[in-house]
Amino acid sequence: MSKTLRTGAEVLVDTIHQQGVEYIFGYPGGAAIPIFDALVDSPIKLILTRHEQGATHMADGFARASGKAGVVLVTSGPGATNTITGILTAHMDSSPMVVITGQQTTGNLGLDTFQEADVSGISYPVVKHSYLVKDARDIPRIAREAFYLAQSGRPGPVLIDMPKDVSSAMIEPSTGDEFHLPGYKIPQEGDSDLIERAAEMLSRARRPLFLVGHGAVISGAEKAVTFLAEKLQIPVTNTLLGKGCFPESHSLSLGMLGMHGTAYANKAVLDCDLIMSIGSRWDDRITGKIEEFCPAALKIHVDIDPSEINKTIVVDVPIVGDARLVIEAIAAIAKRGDTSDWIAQIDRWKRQFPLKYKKEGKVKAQHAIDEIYRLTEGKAIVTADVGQHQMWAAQFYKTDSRFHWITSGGAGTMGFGFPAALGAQLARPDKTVIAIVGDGGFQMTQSELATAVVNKIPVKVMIINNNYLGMVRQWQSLFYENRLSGVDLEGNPNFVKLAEAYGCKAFRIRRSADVRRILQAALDYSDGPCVIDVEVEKEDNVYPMIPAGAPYHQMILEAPKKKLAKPVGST
Ligand SMILES: Cc1ncc(C[n+]2csc(CCOP(=O)(O)OP(=O)(O)O)c2C)c(N)n1
Repeated sequence: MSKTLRTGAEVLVDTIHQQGVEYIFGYPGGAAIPIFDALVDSPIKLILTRHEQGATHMADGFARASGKAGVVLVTSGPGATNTITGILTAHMDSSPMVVITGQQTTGNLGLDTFQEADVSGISYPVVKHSYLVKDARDIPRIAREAFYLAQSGRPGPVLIDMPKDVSSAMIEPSTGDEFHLPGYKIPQEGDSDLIERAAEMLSRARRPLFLVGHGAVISGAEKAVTFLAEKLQIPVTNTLLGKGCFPESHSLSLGMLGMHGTAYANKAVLDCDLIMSIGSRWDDRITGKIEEFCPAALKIHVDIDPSEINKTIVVDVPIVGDARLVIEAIAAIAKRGDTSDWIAQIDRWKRQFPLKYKKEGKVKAQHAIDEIYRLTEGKAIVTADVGQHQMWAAQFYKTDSRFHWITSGGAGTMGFGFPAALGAQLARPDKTVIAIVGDGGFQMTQSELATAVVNKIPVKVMIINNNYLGMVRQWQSLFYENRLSGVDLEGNPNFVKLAEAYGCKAFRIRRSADVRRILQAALDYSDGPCVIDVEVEKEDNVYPMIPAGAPYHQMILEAPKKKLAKPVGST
């Protein structure tokens, strides 16, 4: 055998390294040992997680903080199926990820052999693409295609299933020839006639509104959107994942809209005469009852994915293209209309219906989040888990820059926030990274405390601890006559002792008067990760709220006095 030959696994690792990969998040097993073996001699750093789901969320957090694909490596069977939740999470939010799964040997496929699972098949509905590698000579091409597909156009997760005989086969080293993907075309500039129409409509509108989504963040459209909004004096609202495209501290910003959006953003949606979605897919959290969503407003939709056009909301002007390029083109020709009355009206709503909370009594979640926003001057990267704390974080931790807000929007995956923070911190060692999590969600992936401690990843984990699965309790309390079912988290551990058991620094906040001082101490701590257990008011609810599937005019601003109908949409 020639000395120059290398294993398929070594060639895979070399090709990945050539893509600029610094970290692989993984968990080993028999079918993946050849690839773990190849990592021993590679400059790529392996982060051993405590569960495969944690690995996927770390890779996702890395991707969302850097814009580069996060990489996961796991074994076959249960190792691979444990990644499915994380793959779904990345898929729903268009996050670039490459997931490499070990697999049984090719001759054993289909025979129900040990730890065999048809992972490329299982993953198909939730990936951008899935590969099952059958010939080791295809490895460099497939690896390069996988990164290209994951990171280009509308990003997403790509899976590579690697049978053990393929990763062990000896092949000529290569990091890949040119590849051709003739069916894969990425829209760039939008149609110029439609861009002209959009520009004219924007100039004529008296009550126009921009809705920015994750697509605008991904495309790097923040400068173009800010320029256009300021030039035309058009207010901007953002989706949960659109935080960071347009500064939420800007006077033209309305913050988040939709189910738990600000009252003023929601009122503006009800009243606007034109709405332009920039990289937002008119998600159901945004539209509420589709038939009653902005019925009188003209609608423009800018999206890189043609399958999003007219999927739920039928629009007047669909522009398929890259959000940044399309907005730059519109900005070059659009003229300012008269929006002064509209802006004055919005400013009145801002004064009349601000986001608010009380500081007396038990610690309010909003107070703790507002305080950490002030202490960090809004400059930290925040990852939020899923539940009430997520919505309060979205409301009170204003985001001004791209890649500074990370949360599971489309899938709403509990357990995402903490491991995503670890990935984000590795991507951005220069930044303060804060995970805002609930006591429920944290317990789904808390074993990654070991990963954080061993690797000295200095994230701050703020547990908004209400001893409840708070968001579900809120629904039961508002719409199911407070018949609480399966939401009491009796049996919660002492989170301070739990963290300390992992060798992690921990703080606890019990009184409103201590919030600022203890948060400052946690921010000053720099010798590794720390946990802050914030014991908050147990039965507080998130407002404003538009019940799922309801129209905007049914927005609830504060605790209702009468019984509410059960919502038609799901949590
Ligand atoms: C994996 C998963 N299981 C269940 C749910 C449904 N769910 C949405 S929010 C929520 C409660 C979250 O509780 P907690 O983490 O304590 O946060 P809180 O709402 O109290 O802030 C649940 C169970 C989910 N989103 N994800």
